Amino acid sequence: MKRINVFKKVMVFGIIIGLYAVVSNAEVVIVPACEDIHIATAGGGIGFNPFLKFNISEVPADKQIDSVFLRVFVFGDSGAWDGDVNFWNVNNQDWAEDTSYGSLWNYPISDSTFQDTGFGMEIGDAFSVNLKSIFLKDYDVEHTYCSIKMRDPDDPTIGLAPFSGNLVDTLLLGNPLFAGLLYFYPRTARKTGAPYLKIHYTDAGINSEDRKGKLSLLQNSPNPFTRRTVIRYSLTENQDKYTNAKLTITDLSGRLVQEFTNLTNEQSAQVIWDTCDQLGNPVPGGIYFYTLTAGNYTKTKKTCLMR
Ligand SMILES: [Ca+2]
Repeated sequence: MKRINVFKKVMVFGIIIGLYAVVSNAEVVIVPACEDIHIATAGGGIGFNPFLKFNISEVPADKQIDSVFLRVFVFGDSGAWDGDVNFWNVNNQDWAEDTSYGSLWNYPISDSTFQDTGFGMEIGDAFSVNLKSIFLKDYDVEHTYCSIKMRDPDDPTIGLAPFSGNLVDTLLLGNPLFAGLLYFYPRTARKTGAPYLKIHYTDAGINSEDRKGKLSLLQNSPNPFTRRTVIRYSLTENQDKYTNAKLTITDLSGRLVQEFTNLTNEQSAQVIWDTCDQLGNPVPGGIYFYTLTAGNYTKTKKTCLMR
């Protein structure tokens, strides 16, 4: 009987170690909002559109981003809040809370993610759906910030109201006449109330999806770089489709700088670029693009060479 108990303990221990091995390269980083504001807009009712700005420069570079969730702390609603939100990337690095409402309102937005229900339905923590695509738009060497605009899709507002404003202790989302209002704490909130992004990432490597045989091109490392950089890719399975695989490097004007041909179909394969062009001359610093082409598949990523 005692021997069985020991066996069980060894089994449990082994399972725990095994689980740890599976998840140990998954990491989480919390990024608090560094600016926040809401803008009231006119229309059928009064719509409130929060803008939240996050400094993402401390997020480790070149990771595989698995998910990005926005957390806000909801302390009230008007009684008719129905839990749906549109999220966008605000394509701007410069805005601050003293930016004019007109300027902020007119910044172009992109990469929308729609959450059809369940956001902020209870007092307390409200987590968004995965905002990865919005985050990835700014997760590179050129951007310091990621800004997110939120809006109630039921809000039919059309422009700025004359009394647009930001309240110090409250951020509002929604429309009081049509779909209710959500109230949540701003970045200045004490303790746990301030908005933040919760970012899950995995250390660079070929993920499980890539192992299924999809063509994969990873962010080069290091990036930015000065003398050499490693570009990893995967062409596993479907090898017959990945014919004449090559990796090309082009500059901002589209000029071919370097080319690696006859790529092998090994998992976790890589090429090393020594910053030289095809004639062996070092190229100037700046932004470069590298493209993996195999059969009908192509994938491009951006990198930065520092001189
Ligand atoms: Ca709504």
